[in-house]
Amino acid sequence: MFDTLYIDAHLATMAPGKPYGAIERGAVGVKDGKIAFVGHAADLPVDKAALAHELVRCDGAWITPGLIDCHTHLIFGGNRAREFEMRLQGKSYEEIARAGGGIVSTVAATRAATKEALIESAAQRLAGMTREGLTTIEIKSGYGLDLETEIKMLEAAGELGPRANVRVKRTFLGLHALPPEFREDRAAYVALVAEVMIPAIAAAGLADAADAFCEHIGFTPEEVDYVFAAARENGLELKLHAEQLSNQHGAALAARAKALSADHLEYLDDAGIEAMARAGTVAVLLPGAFYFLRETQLPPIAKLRAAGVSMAVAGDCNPGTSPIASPLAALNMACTLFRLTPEEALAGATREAARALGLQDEIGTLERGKSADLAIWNISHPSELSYWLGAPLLKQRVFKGQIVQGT
Ligand code: DI6
Ligand code: FE
Repeated sequence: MFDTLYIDAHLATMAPGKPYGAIERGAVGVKDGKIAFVGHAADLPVDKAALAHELVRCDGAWITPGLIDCHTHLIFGGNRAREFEMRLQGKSYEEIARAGGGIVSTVAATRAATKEALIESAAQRLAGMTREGLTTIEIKSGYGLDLETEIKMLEAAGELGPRANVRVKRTFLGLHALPPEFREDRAAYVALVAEVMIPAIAAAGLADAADAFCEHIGFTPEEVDYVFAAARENGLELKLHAEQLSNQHGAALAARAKALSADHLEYLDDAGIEAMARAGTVAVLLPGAFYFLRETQLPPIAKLRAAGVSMAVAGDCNPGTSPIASPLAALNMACTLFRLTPEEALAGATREAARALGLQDEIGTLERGKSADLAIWNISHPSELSYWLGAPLLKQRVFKGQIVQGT
């Protein structure tokens, strides 16, 4: 006896094998929040109503795994729309920075915000995402750059989950930028991150992973290595912003460190691809940042594909380089800008995104035993999820077996 049985549906299970792992005229049975049956409706007894406490007829809709955004900076104070306006009027990045703009302005606004205000503003953005079928999100800290504000951000991220009916994975991004008060002593800041912040945050159970911005305007591979060692000692998983603006060989570093993922990768070279393929490091593609920055250097998609590197697609929602709160927009841009197939894009926001979070045994496909996180769509083929922009495609959202959106 199922708690809930979904019928009159087609399934894009995203399980490997055939395109989209598709099962036409399928059914999903849910028991205790987990998927207990996934298959052809015809393989179940004829009297469907007798099989479940609740029978949900989907009117020919498609069911996919709930979408997963595996790379966001969802929590921050203020926004940078005025800076966007100034840039469009021809002001340079330096002028804007001198006028108090850039990442430092977001740090100031985040430090000044209460935890409740951070939760409120992030909840609005998250509402845009859950309307598009999101059931799991990764949220990074990194706009506090002091222990107190980093903790405030991570606590805010944790409180968002139950409030919005989503699963939240939290990542500590201490090496995001050098805070203004350490401008003259970067070694002291890196040491603070490794020796004080990571142990405190890990001990409090406030993060699942640590991340860093490995970039000429961010942190060097040596600094990242040092912080990664501390993160590993404290039981955190690793992720890395690598090769976004230049080639620092960060992806190879991430692979060596057994990081879950290396993210961005526009400037990734062949050695980096090979290292990732060998280590099984997931490539997290962030087409929203590519779009908003009007970047022209494409990540080496064809080579990643040929090397068999797992490719996830994420939104990178942040106020500076990707003010986008739409997982479906990320799918669309992954196809239009990066030439992923719609199937690769959807896999990138489900199965492969789960892998980028180390959650591949729990979520990411419609398979027996996984969490019953479902998105049910008013579409006639799953390619539509990468095709439309701004269309209200979601019919229902199911989180851990409960219908939490739609009726
Ligand atoms: N890469 C990015 O694109 C953002 N952070 C990062 O490490 C930019 C963050 C910002 O400008 O606020
Ligand atoms: Fe990012």
